[in-house]
Amino acid sequence: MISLPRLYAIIDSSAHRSTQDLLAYADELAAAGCTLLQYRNKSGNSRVMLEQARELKKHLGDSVRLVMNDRADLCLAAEFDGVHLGQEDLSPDSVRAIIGPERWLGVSTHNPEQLCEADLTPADYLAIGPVFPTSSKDKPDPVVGLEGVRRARHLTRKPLVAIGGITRTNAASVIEAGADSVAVISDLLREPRKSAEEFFRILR
Ligand code: TZP
Ligand code: MG
Repeated sequence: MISLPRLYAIIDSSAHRSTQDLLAYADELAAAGCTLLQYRNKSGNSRVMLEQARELKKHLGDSVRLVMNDRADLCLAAEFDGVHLGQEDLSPDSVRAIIGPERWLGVSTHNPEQLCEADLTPADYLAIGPVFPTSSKDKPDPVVGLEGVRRARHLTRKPLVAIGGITRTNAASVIEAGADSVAVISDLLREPRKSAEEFFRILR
């Protein structure tokens, strides 16, 4: 069983003007103690994705576990440490066969049915959300609330990540509802190092 840090920071490429900005952002998060980062890029440009991912890997080295959103091929090409899948990506079984037994595999779910299905797959951890309204995702599924986190907690023994609208203000309630970790995009953007440090302090 893997062990998740309390904060799972997501670096969304659309929030950064350049690869240099993105790398500086990743540095700040690492300096704050983040050990798990996801690279997310919904632009559809695979070439840019691989370039940025390789830069991230080169820049951060082995100090941080890097997870690729959606793409097993780019995970391998950039020598990342895991893949995070949505409901419309390749199946967890297919991706496990591609990435091997050691890399981390996560699966996003949005309701109890999806969570139970994902629980039967080789996923190392499951995500549930959006917990709260979010503006970081196009066409988000309906919010599941803290009740959705509690339900999810009772339906799986896999490590559970909560995602969607999680901030320093509500993060403690999400952990209290049963999540092992919170995945965050927007509440880290403004002052990444300070915000991440505050998350760790709040969730200690
Ligand atoms: N999946 C469900 S909500 C979400 C994703 C990728 C976006 C989370 O971003 P934020 O800004 O922390 O709400
Ligand atoms: Mg996806």
